Amino acid sequence: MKKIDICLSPDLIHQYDLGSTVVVVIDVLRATSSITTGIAHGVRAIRPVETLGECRELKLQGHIGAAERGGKKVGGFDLGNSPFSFMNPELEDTKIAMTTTNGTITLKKSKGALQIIIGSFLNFSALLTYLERLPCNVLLHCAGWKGKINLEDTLFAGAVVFGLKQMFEYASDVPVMAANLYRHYKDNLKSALEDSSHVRRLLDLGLEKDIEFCLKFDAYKVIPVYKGEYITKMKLSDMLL
Ligand code: 3SL
Repeated sequence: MKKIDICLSPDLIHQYDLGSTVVVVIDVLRATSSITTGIAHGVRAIRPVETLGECRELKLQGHIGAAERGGKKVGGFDLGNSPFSFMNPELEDTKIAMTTTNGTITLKKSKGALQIIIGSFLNFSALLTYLERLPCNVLLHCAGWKGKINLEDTLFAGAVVFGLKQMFEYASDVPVMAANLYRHYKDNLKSALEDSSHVRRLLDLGLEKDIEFCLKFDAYKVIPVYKGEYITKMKLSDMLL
């Protein structure tokens, strides 16, 4: 039977065998929500990079530059990390270079997987439908915050495990823990997240609308896939079915 596991922080990823596994990268507040939004709104490709320097260099080479640190847009770049800024029709068919505090590092650290895809509440059902049909193991890779585990990504990973029911065998106790957490909070996710340190950080920055948007189920049907250097919209030929 195929197995599912959850890596709660990119600092723990060395403990997992990625080679034969589809990895779902999760940073619901806000990197994977912004990526999903951009791809759904017609951005051609998003290149995640770890440093501001790499992002600046790619901007000079013609990419749109998106950079966030500590929740704030970094000066000198075109975009920060708000999903609303990724809806701009002027971004259609463009290439974006993107660096964020945790999300883009988590993407990079997922390299070596059979396939890397992007998960968020915004594309929840599309993601679940794909995972259900996959013939291989799945790892949900949560971005957390600077190496620490966070509530919102763990809850999302729990929602995925809960939604997949008994289709996968649990490879460790973490899927059980996360699914139980989600089961407990599922009817009131917003109030559950009032205790999240990152929610408080974003609220301090006046980003309540971003939080509300990122918690919407199924705004989009796309599954962004990270291949080579770029994230693009998954095509039929990308599907490992
Ligand atoms: O850490 C990240 O990658 C970001 O998603 C954090 S923030 O929501 O932009 O603050």
